[in-house]
Amino acid sequence: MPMISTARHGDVLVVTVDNPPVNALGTAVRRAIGEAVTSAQADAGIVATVIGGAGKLFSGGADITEFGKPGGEPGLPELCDAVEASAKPVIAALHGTCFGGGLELPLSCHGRVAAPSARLGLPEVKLGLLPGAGGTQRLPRLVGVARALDMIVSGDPIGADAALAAGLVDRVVPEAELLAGAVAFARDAAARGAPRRTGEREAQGGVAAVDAFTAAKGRALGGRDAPAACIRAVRGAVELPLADGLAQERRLFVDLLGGAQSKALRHAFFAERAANKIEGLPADAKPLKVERVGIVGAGTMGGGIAMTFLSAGIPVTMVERERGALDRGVALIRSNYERSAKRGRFTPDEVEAAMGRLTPVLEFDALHDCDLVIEAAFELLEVKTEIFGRLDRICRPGAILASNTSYLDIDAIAAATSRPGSVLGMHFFSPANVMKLLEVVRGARTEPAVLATAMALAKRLGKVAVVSGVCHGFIGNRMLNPRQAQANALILEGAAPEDVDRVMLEFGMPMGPFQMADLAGLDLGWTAETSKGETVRDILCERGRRGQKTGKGFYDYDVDRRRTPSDEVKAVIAEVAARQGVARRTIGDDEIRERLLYSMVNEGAKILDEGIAQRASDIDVVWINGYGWPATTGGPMFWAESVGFDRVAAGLARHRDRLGDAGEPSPRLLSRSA
Ligand code: 3H9
Repeated sequence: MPMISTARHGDVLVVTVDNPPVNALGTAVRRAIGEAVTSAQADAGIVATVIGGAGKLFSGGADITEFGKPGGEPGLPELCDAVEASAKPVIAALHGTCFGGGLELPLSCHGRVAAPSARLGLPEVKLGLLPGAGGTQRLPRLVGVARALDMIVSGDPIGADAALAAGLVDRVVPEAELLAGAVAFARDAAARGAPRRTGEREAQGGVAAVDAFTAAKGRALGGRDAPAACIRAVRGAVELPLADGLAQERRLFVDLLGGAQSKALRHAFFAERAANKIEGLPADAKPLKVERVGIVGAGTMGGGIAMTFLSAGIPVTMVERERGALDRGVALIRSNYERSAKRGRFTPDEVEAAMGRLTPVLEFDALHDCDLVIEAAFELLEVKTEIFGRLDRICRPGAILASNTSYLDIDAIAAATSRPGSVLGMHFFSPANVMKLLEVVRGARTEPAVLATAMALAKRLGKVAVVSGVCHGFIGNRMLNPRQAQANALILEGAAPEDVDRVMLEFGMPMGPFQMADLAGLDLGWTAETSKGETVRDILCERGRRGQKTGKGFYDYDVDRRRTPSDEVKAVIAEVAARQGVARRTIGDDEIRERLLYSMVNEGAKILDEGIAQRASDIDVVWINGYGWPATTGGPMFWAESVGFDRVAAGLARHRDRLGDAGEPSPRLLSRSA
């Protein structure tokens, strides 16, 4: 299959990259572009070249699947240098995604014309890399050091208008006129004489801008190798001649590419894409249309889920039993939107448009015309089966009924309806409008098209979806349970809650188990009537220490929610340990880390043994996107592999007596460790 096509538009050669799905700049593409640019130089009938992309985008950048393999010639850096050196102008025609090498190639061109759909960015940092084909040298020379650092270190793209304002593109033309606009621009450039080369410019802002950026942002970048390397490379753009800056960029890129962090982040990238693929789904399982969504429950979860749909332009009917709860739910949605608008994430018009798509109601009957209804009511099976029975009677045949349950049996819920094939779990993570993960729970009878609909919808919502089978807690919470059990055991045995949390923070988790408990509320699922006063949690709740919302839980909190360890909690822990006859001892960080993380990995392996997750990398996607597991370690299963399954198995055996059921090794883990 030809990976580029060429056509003459009079005296301008048009090269179109045509390498679906993302016009990646693999070896064959690079070679073809290089040959086309060379041939244009030798052709007296050609005055300039335009490079564009076929389909929906210009290019997603270098072909990531080629990383770590012997590179074919020319490499992307050499191609960019050759394009920049061309004696006749080369102009980029940009639309859709222009990422990574898909922006570095345009940066080495002598002009850039963009359509409004263009999104320009250097996301390499998200793969643990830096732009390694001249991006760190040419972008600062084009848009100035400050702007370039923002783009390179965040990895976030900018739109066509912002790119025009920044000087990154020379002209924005209507979508339909992109090719003609670029050809005309190329012809004008040729008429002006020698091409304008980005590499010959000076980067505005100088070292002062690098230092200012480091002072402002440096601390927030801790723990990751790539951002620091990005900053160092950009500094080269102001301190070194182009050739030396490029050489330094190259060295830094190669170092990052060989490092553990980039390997893990690239694993995470492909894991996310693999998660989208459902094993055994017939090819004719096409997604059903979803034009209106119903949500049962206007609490924190229901409201967050509603926002997710409203922001994606999908109308929502939200039902609650009582007027007060409904009004509070609507007010919370509005205040969340307004807070986001203050931070610049939405314009006031967008907030009003989103709120305009929301229909709050008190009658279930109003859900009759919804294509999908998501139940986000109280987490009790009886409550859910009653609701699903009602939904089944009200909703049109074929409408999908989903539960946001985080633990309960989807098959039991489906059995309360006459349409178990249309029932599945859609487990959002709190706050649902922010967290990227969606666990799609496939019931025993969920129809393929219903599953395909949920997966396609996740993409529309900007979520990362992972399919899970039915079990208590599905993939994520099921693995959280042994970790929490170990955390609880460790504090009785002598570790302080703050030490357990610290070990997890040092590992790279956004928070430790006790911080998380305080944030969620210790009284989640606890009632004074049923409390036995036996566990640490029971006693803390009885004493009004119910977490951050009450100003104290495992920690004491000040008005700014800063936490300090509590002597009262330590006394409670010692009291419970004494009552249970648990001997207290000094516990080292290694034991804390191993017991918390190895027990999770073991549970993950059991999840695979039972076929609950389709593949190990799906578990990684769940933990990175739902619980903030550090992506630089690739997720729990990738991390276990890099630690060595034999070490994990040996650790489980070492702590066997203290781990209870969580220590029973999974057959898969044992076979991998052998
Ligand atoms: C770079 O450029 C390095 C240089 O600085 C230096 C080099 C020396 N390569 O995401 P999707 C596949 S680093 C290979 O579902 P979307 C992806 O795996 C690169 N494959 O589509 C999937 O395959 P499958 C910097 C790639 O429309 C399919 O394409 N660039 C690449 O939602 C569809 O992907 C980046 O970091 C690639 N570069 O989003 C961009 N990209 O169907 C990374 C995608 O088999 N890519 N695939 O599962 C993205 O951000 C998104 O994929 C993109 C499309 C926005 C392009």
